[in-house]
Amino acid sequence: MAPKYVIGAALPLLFLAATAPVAQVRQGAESAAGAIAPHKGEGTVNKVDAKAGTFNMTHGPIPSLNWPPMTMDFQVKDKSALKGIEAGQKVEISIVQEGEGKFVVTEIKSLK
Ligand SMILES: [Cu+2]
Repeated sequence: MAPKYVIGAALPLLFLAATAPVAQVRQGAESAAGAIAPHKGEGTVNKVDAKAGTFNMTHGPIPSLNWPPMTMDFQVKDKSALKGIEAGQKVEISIVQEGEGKFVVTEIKSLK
């Protein structure tokens, strides 16, 4: 009788152990140094609002976030990241997740 209960209790624990790393990957890839590496995306800037610290861009797929190509608005973490960035520019952006469904851009690199 007893062994049956032991097996039954162990199964949910194994399930938790197997799913935990998946949840962690969704937060961002962890680098060897232990810091959370930002997600990288490339695309074309459509519009910049330096005052609001936002910009709109059409980006390609971002596999690490499971995002398809799309046109969307982004908020920058620090407005200085928008310095020298203008509509029509091809850029590579670094994105970090700051909460449930909240993504901010920490760096915008011009691609030429
Ligand atoms: Cu997007």
